Amino acid sequence: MTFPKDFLWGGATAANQFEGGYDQGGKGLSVPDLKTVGGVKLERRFTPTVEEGVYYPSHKAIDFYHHYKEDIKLFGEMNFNIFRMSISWSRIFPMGDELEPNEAGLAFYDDVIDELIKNGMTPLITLSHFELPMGIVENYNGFSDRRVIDLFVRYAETVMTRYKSKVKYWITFNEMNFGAMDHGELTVLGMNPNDETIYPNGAKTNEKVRFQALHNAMVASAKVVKLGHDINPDFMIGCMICHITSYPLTPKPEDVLKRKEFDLLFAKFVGDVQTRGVYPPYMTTYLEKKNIFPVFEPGDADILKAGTVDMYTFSYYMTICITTDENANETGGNLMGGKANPYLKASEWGWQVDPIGLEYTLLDLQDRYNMPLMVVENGLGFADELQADGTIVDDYRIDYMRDHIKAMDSAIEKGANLIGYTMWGPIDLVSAGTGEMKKRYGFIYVDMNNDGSGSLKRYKKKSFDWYKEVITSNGAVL
Ligand code: BGP
Repeated sequence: MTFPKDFLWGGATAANQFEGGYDQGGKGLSVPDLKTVGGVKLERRFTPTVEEGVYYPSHKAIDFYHHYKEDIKLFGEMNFNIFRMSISWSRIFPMGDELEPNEAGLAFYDDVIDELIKNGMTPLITLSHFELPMGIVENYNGFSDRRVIDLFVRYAETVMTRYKSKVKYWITFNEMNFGAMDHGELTVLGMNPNDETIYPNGAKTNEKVRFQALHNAMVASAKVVKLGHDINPDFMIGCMICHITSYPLTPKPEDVLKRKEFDLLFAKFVGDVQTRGVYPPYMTTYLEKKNIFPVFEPGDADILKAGTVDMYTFSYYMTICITTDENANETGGNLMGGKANPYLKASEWGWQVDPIGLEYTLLDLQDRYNMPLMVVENGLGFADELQADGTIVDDYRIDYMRDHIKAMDSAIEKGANLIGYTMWGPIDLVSAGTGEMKKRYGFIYVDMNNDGSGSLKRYKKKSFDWYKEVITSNGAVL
């Protein structure tokens, strides 16, 4: 057993996926408030007219807004010493661009943070987790407008100052690398993909605009890192990358090369900028060749350099295979064009389960960045069933987590500087990808269904006591 004695064990959430209370305490509308669920199909609307029921996911979610004391107590019971959450920008600045913050929104997070500390947890706060205020989308088209950089900085300064003595760990943007792909424009960058002024003729992908917006967001992130260090030099501020690890499907050199290119563009580019403070040469040439290299305003290069992160955090759920063979089998999870790996099994949602891939990823990241690493999302989405006697026997989840924790253990033994693990969704919450409630990750079951019906009652699953034991033994009892 190799976990260091101060290893951080806990769980991770995002405001819009579990808070509910979307219009309470003066909160403005944010992007996920306009998401709808219908079975497995997610649709987005851009008119902020609200029909109750249709917009179930982030409107009610699991109503953490009114259950936070009960929920935090349960996390404390499992001996979490860290809890990852996000602050909803539109609770603090309802339209995103007000001059003064909304006190009622801050008061809510004051209470949540105090409650976490009281129950033995250090908060890890994500400033932007797929939830830009709609005002920023509608009035600025997100980060495509440079003025949004300073709006984000104003919001970050407000909360970082308020919580400077209570919160040490921060993440600027969740899975920012999705901004480099053509479905990240709305979720990460806040640009309306239906807006003809930036996407003429209905074209969804205007790479030039998207990479400019991503550049602006990276500048905003770096400014906030620098500012955070001025507010409290002890802050540990991280990037957060969706690290979909990939393998070449075959040893064919064409597959190996294509896999390398995918890894650089999707999994490495944004993390490289945030950890090293410069665009990597492979990206500079790629963007210049396509004539889409972003405009650097005077000072941008210095800001990127001055705002490098203190830790590298990432989500890890699966691996995929890359090949030049277009006829190879899909994963079924439809993820980034990845192909199925004949050696791996996939979850019901097509995400290929690969614990050894986590060990590989940790060693790869340690080698590349040589800085503290944190796994801030990992877990198994499953359609758990509540039995008549109130139990949920989720042995599959225990197996999944045991294998991934063993992989972390082994990577630490081989030199990875892994400082913490916040598994995804310690309490069931709404799926970001599908808007469903049915895709559950938690140790705590919440009686809430896809159609918004349910008592919201909380039940401990079998994995609850298991994870508690893992934490109490610092990873020795698995
Ligand atoms: C990550 C997001 C999370 C979370 C997780 C699981 O990409 O950062 O917000 O939701 O994926 O995905 P899903 O909810 O689609 O199962």
